[in-house]
Amino acid sequence: MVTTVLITGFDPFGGGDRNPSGELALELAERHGLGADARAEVLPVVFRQASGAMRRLITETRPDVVLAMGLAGGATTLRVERIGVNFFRGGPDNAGDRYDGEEIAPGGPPAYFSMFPIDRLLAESRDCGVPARDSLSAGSYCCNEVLYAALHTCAEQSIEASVGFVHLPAFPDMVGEGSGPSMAREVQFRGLQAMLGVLIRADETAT
Ligand code: PCA
Repeated sequence: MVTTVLITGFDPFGGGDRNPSGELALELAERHGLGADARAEVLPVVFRQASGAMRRLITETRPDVVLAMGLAGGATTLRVERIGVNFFRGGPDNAGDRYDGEEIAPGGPPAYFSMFPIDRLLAESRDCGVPARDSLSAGSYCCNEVLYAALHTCAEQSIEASVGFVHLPAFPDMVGEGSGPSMAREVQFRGLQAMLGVLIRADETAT
């Protein structure tokens, strides 16, 4: 059985004109070279629209793997997130709205753990020369929102997908010289491709 992978990234936000996660989601789906069936979507950085889009995509696609990604300005490595929480705060989002503490799924569980084999993903990325580390939580903005929504949708609909989230650094041209960390696009691609390889092999051995 061919593994079905849903890969998501985001639109630019917060006044930026690029978002590596949206660009790399499309590129990974097109040329991952891993023998899986991959679909990519670029999600809006708008509270509730982001989680609504994720929920719809999972319900439609019924994927085996959900690799969700977003930009973390200031990150120096690929960053694999451990938990998604039922809490949203921040903005203005791309609709211009600010929020100061909303439940993503009213009445839903407070948090879910990522289902990714995180230590293996980190090891595989580092083995191909791409720095990667874990982080406890994806924050409280749209990235956490889609991680929580993906895990909640799979739990509610009994979809046995491996779901997780990777935050990405900026691309070098997005930061002024010497003014912040960045990682080249091809380096990010290589690390993500290595992680996706682990996720696809894990799915193949599980079925
Ligand atoms: N990063 C933001 C939202 C969209 C994105 O790419 C975040 O970390 O929540």
